[in-house]
Amino acid sequence: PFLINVVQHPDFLEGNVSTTFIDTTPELFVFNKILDRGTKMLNYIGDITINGYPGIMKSKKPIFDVPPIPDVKLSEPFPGGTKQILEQHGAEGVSQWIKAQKRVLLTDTTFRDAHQSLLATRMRTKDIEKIAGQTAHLLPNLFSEEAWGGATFDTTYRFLREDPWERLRKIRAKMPNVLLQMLLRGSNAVGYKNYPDNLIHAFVKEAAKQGVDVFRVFDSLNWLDGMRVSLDAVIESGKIAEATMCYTGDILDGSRTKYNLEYYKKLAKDMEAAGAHILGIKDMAGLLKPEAAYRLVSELKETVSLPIHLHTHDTSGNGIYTYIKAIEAGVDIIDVAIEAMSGMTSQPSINSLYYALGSDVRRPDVDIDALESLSHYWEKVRQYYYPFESGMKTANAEIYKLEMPGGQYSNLRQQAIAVGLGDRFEEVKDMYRRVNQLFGDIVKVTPSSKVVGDMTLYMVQNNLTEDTIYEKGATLDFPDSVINFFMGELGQPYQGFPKELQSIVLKGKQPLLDRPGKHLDPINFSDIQARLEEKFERKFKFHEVISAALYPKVYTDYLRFCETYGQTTVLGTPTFFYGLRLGEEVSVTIEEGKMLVVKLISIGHPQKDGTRTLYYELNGQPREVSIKDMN
Ligand code: 3PY
Ligand code: ZN
Repeated sequence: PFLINVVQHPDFLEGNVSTTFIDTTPELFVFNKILDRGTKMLNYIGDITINGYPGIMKSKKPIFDVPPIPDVKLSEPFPGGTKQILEQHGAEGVSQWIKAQKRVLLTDTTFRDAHQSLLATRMRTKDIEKIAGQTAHLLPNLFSEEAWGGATFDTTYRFLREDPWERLRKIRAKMPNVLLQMLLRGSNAVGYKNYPDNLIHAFVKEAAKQGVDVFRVFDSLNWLDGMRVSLDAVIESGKIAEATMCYTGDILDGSRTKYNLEYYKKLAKDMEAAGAHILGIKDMAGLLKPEAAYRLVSELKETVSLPIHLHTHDTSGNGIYTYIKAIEAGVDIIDVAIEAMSGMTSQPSINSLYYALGSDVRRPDVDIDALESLSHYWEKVRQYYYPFESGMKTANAEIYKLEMPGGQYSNLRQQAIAVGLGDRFEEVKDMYRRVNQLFGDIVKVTPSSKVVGDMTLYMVQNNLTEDTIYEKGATLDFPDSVINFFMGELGQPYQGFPKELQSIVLKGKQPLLDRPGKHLDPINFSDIQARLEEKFERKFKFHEVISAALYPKVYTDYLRFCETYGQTTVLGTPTFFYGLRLGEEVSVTIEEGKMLVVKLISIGHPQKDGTRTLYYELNGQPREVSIKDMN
């Protein structure tokens, strides 16, 4: 093994130890750093082995199959793709190119929305990175790979203890031929509240610099004013601005007139005027029925000259049918996921779509065998993440009534259980629908959907109804998110707030009537940077400062975690989530050419102070660490 220690050093053994020993043997310091990293890693593995990973019930570590990697020669040049079109012809050129395609184009959401919706955002970079290059080789005709943003930004720090920027750079490096796409919540960026304009601007610029090409920008109330700062920053960066309308209600239902065809057509025109290169339709809850998709896409095609990109979730089980109708109506791009990561609250399966289109002239140019080989990889990888599966076993057309976004649908049951409403889930679902009406029928997508969810749980928990809210409102402490929403801090809903309810919730406070961003002080980036550098005694890059500005607590918690445990990203996923079995040995590459072999030998009994000693071999040398047993 390359690990040697001082007493084994040949000079030391020969007694050649002078005061210059340290200067002439710098390798010992390299060794110390590695040792230090090794100890941190043994502590992490020990902690997970003894106490389990948060959210995973501690149980015996399962034996997993090794995910098969498709046989692709990564050393061969990548086939040219949409990334090269952007480089050669710019964002406008891409927009023209899309419109000139006869076949429907595809965005693969496997690296972002698919796992956000199916596995509660828990997919680790390691599992994405291993297949990214193969995906780019095997699916060179993709319009884009959705790989970043939405809820996956903060959760990468929060749960996976990884840096999302590093994920972006790694995927970028492995996929040089395909456009990388992100989901951006307008002035809420990748968060749950409006941020100052200079932060939005800096975030977009940095994301563009580090690898994002297509920005799908939406506002959780479909309020264009909440999207302009982001759209302008994207356009200024020379990247592709996909201005996106969130689909809500039902354009085919004559009794739901608020969000009708005219509403969407006007919004589309405004988005075109705002400089969009693509018009996105974001059907986040999977409410767009097949006939409605046909009508909506046909009418929007007549209304604007932008290419149209449709996103849906397959919760109802009708996703492919919706896409087929949208394709008939001339949709340009649709969002799909690799089969093993598709369906239910995720996107419809790309593999199914291929067969559904038969010999249609618009069938996408994809290799079905390649899709299958990628799916075999994901099928096995998905098994690592089984504790995060929502438990949903079938399609659920009830979603048409509930109007709940995919991710929220699979999460709300867990939230209800957490607040003691597990056995009242039917009531919770019904209340979500009623709260939407109480709020005046609003667009529900992160973060506005969270406001509706919070109010729903609050009302069921406190046995409140619409009537009692109006009667007893003055004495009620509404959830913070609800107060902020009625203050206008997420922006203005279409046709305004219900006035009486607004004054009940705000109890005399005056709501904002214009853009929240206008009232927020700009971020002082150099201040944040100075504070970080002082506290953590190292230099910080600008993207790290942006993360600290977006998520001060999440980001510093992440830094503290790294101080204690080092970079756990290097661990394989089974070890990261489940620790080690007794006698199990794993090899961990901690950096190019440096490998640690870790074997768990035995676990001692709990001591009086509640700790246990774990006995390992680290590259053949005995090592022990002491871990607090929290059980
Ligand atoms: C997000 O904002 O994370 C979403 O995916 C909303 O649909
Ligand atoms: Zn989605």
